[in-house]
Amino acid sequence: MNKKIYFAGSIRGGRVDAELYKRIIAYIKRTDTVLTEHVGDLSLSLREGEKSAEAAIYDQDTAWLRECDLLVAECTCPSLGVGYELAYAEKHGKPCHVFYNRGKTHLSAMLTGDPYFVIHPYTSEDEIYPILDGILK
Ligand code: 6IA
Repeated sequence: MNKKIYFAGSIRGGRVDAELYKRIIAYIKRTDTVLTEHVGDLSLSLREGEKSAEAAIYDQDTAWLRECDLLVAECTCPSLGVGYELAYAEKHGKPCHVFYNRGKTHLSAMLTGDPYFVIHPYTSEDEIYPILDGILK
């Protein structure tokens, strides 16, 4: 069944992993729908916009979080927005899968300590894709 996936990754938290997000999004899109393709857009501008534009982003993203079947977050680069999205998705009962590179970061205890989140530490990117296959099937 085609699932709606909310992919969460750092934007203003830092774009060091944007190319990784792009590859993960492309992989998910082979079989399913990604609601948040812009997270992997390498040309995304990070400038702060009008208050109304920021509100529109919040409204759209929270609507997608309520609509999605599950959330996949890449959390190697820490992001306030992604942390907020995880809590919001938990509140709405959406399954949450959190990936992070264990060689590059120590994940927040607010994620590792919450039994609701399914945490997937990896050491190399190629480990991510078979795990995604299991999540999406
Ligand atoms: O705190 P962060 O910016 O790192 O938060 C990243 C997360 O918040 C992502 O998973 C997105 O779903 C969401 N998010 C943050 N900014 C945007 C955005 N435009 N459009 C859609 N979702 C966003 C920001 C453009 C702006 C930088 C000019």
